[in-house]
Amino acid sequence: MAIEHTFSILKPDATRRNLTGAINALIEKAGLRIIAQKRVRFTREQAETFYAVHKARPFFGELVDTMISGPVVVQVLEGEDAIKKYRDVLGATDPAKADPGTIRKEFAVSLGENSAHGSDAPETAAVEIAQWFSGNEIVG
Ligand code: RTP
Ligand code: MG
Repeated sequence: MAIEHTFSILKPDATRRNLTGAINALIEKAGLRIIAQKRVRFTREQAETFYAVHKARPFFGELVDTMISGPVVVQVLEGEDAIKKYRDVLGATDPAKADPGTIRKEFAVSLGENSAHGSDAPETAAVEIAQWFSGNEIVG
């Protein structure tokens, strides 16, 4: 299994409820290492670019509004099989369908406020990391 990097966002519903440490504990317990992290606020344009793959979907406007409703924490996670591993730790997109012990089951409010994002493939992980971090901010 290869060592991979994945991109994570702790979403506004998580920062609003002061859950960044609790979510980071689940990330670290899963064997993923947080090798870059910063708190930022997405502009509307940044949120639209980030979720551009969904721009034709009916929920796109609500998704962008939610992502800019407060600060987020962007992260790079490192570990074996990190992309799939983090998706497993996140749980299903809809928290009602997420397994116990996952971030979304334990912390998410709803489908739209589901607490965290994880990249879905190596190509998207590379693009998302490059959008938010320069090389010297990532300390593996
Ligand atoms: P994410 O990109 O945030 O990690 O979530 P995901 O891969 O599990 O799900 P994705 O299909 O990429 O959807 C992105 C985000 O859009 C919201 N969503 N709303 N109302 C709806 O039907 C609906 N479907 C998706 C969710 O907040 C999801 O995380
Ligand atoms: Mg996605």
